[in-house]
Amino acid sequence: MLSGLIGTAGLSRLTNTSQADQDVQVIEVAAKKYEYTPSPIRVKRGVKIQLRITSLDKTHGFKINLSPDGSDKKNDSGLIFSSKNDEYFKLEKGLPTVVEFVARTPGTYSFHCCNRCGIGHGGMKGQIVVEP
Ligand SMILES: [Cu+2]
Repeated sequence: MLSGLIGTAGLSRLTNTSQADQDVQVIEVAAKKYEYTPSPIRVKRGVKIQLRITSLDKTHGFKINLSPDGSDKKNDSGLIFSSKNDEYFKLEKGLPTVVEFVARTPGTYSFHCCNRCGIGHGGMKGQIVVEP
C-alpha cells in the first residue's frame, strides 16, 4: 500500500541511496490529518535510518525531539542527523521528504506536526522507539 506513495522521483532517489549505502534502513511514513503511519516506528540503536515521509492530503510538518522522553540530558542529542538543523521539516503533499539520522541513544523520541493543518493539529503526533 505504501509503495503507491512513491512518485518517479522518489524511486530514482531510492535506487541511488541503496547503491551508495547498503546500511541505510529506509522506512516509508505517511502523514495525513491527523496522524502518522506507522507509529510508533521501531528501530535498532546504531542503525542509520532514512524516514521517507509523504503527506497524503495537505501540507504538514515534522518536528522531532532530539532527546528521548523523560531524559534530563536535553543538550545531549540521542539522534544524530546527517545534516544540520534537520529536526524541522515541511511536508508538501505528495512529495516525499527524507529525514536521515543515526539513533545513538535508546529511548522513545516524540515527533509532531509543526505546520498548522487544522482542528486536530495539536494532536498530530508520533513516536520513534530506539531499541537497545
Ligand atoms: Cu499536520
